[in-house]
Amino acid sequence: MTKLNVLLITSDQQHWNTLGSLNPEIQTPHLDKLADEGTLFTRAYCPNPTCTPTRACLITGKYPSQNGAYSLGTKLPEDEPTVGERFKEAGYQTALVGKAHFQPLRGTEEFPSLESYPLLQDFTFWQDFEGPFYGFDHVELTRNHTDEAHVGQHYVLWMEEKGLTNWRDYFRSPTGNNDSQRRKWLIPEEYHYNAWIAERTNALISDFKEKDEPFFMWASFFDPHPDYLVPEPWDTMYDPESITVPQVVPGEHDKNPPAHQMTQQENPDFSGWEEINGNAMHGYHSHLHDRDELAKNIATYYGMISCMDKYIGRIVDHLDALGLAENTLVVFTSDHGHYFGQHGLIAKGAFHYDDGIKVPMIARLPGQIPAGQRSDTLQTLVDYAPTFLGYCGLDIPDDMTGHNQQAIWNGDSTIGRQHVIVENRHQPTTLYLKTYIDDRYKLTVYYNRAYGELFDLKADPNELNNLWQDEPELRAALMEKFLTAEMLKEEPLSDAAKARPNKTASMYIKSYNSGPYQMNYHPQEARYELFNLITDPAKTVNLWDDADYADIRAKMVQALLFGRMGMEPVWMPRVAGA
Ligand SMILES: [Ca+2]
Repeated sequence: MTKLNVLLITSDQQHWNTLGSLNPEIQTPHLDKLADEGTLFTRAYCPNPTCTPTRACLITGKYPSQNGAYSLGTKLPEDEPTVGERFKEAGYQTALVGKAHFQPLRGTEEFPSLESYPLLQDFTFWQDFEGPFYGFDHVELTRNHTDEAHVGQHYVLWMEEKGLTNWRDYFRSPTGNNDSQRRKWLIPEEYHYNAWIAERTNALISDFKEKDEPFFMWASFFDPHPDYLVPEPWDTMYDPESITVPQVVPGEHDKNPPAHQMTQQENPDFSGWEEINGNAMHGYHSHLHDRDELAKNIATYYGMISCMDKYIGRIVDHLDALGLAENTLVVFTSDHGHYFGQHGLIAKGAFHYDDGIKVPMIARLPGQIPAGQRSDTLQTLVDYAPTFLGYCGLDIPDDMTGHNQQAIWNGDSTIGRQHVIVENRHQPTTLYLKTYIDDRYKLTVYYNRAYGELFDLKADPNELNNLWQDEPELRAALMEKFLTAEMLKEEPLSDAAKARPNKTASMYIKSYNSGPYQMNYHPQEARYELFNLITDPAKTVNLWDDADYADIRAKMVQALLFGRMGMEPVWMPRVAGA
């Protein structure tokens, strides 16, 4: 029997509603075709709305609180098991072309990074290095979004090989010498990293096919992550005048946490969230913007997506031309979303609206995944690693937290996930938000803060009416579901994880004492207890379902949830430079 291949294609920071299949204002003919041949998932969430954590989840099948890559400026521990290693054990070729971002731009002696300065631009090193890297035997990398000075690694080698000896003319200083490009990127399209990713991915797939070797291949695009910059003709493809420009709804932040409100101020003071070793807080600044400038940025953003779509088409067409369509699972998604005016917000940050945490998602496998279907089942990128292994008939390691979604993707079952969790430990202690989403509701808690968000996604799909204060009983009920979901996602620890500082300490508290009260959770029976240890030291009367103790119960649940969040491992400090 021919082994199944897996081709993962990702974009970076692409809003879920920027596929032509869903939004007539944008053209993505190749992704639309992929959606026609497969299933388009309309409720897919990232596990964390920033690069490193969500990418680490993709290859580990675990949440950031479990795999150690808890924020930007951290690295995925190198001893953390990855899905690529499982594929290699099964005789697969494993390769990644494009953006990895498993490690930060600045390494330290204790936490070295392969993706850091000055190594990024040590071209002698990159000529000889092709892996292994986190389970990928073959990697070809760069670290720049559009014209960023982080350009280097294999992409620069490729540009030089192609004869673009003046590549520095298209990138910012100090690596390059051009700091003036805006919206129109002067680099000829044939040297754009989209072309590089498609060409190198296709070459590797051809090679695997020729050698008759099964593969797990990740084509990892950088766009449409800002800066907004795209070569012609894509820079003028969309008319800013005729584009919908989302805007803040007056009053929508009145009941929201203070940070939401502060984004709409001229000069907000976010210093209260700063922390030693905390590093930058993405999105904690004024989001006020000029509407017409934003319209031009959206036009460029859409142009970046349409340009990328062309090269995604080149990869899928190549795969199909090689006769590999029937035995290759193709999955397209993005690492997180993007704000372009929704809720008055720009780009990304510690905000958990669907605009920021939902992602586009398409899966195609002829004969298994239904063609031309749409699915509103809950999806999360944490499930990709176990699902890929499941499709390929390989064992799923016990320590992967994600679920195998094969039956759901195949349309054989409609009973899938009852909830997803989105984590965002942006700062070690001052800014940690975590979200629970089920079929109808979204609950976001902020570590050790009294405020939060509760949205009814059915009645209020645009998330304009925060019910956190208005619906305390609903909030308490969802908080309990959240706590239970948290406790049920614990993984058995690998030996490597056990050895890591702080890893076991957090796993996990299932009991909490406050004042005279003690609450306990018994995972085997999914049962809670609440006792008054002063009046009932022998713990004979379980007060959990006693209506008189509903307030105590709600407080204890939130305290235990926070207690667990605070005890999650912070195995390394954040280092500067993302
Ligand atoms: Ca990203």
